[in-house]
Amino acid sequence: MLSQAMIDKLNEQINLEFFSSNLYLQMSAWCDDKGFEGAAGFLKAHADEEMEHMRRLFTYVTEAGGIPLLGAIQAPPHQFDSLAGLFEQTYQHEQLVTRKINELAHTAFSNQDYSTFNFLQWYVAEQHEEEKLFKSIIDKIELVGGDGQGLYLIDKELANMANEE
Ligand code: OFO
Repeated sequence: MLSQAMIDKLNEQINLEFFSSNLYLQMSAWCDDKGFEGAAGFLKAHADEEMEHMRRLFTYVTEAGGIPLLGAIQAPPHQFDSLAGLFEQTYQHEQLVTRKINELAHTAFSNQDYSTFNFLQWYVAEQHEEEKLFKSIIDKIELVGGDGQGLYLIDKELANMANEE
């Protein structure tokens, strides 16, 4: 049985995963508008992944005897300076999510809630992958600088990455 404090924290994370999904979906609209169709497809696929992160938490809270609560979700930003700036924000956001997952794991462990601690290990591993993924995209964009042709190629690569996801 989950403690109420743990349920509250897991519900906060459910909300954050919703926000992540909305953030990437909103970012995809900017990319589509600017002609970055590959990046848009990649971000839409990633928005779907974030919904899975949300669902996994939702199911866990239910199965552990708690009630998941969906609260108001903050509106994501919709204006970006450049593709580089946009992906810089994705990376910063993933770093925030990692901090939140670590806090959750810390709370679970210090309250001897080993079931939740064990459940959260999937997220710990996932955050490692997410940070690596977004950092690799930033590195590629930095390599080409503001060069249009280079960005075109990166957009193509993001389209391939979306298909692999
Ligand atoms: Fe992008 O990992 Fe969930 O939020």
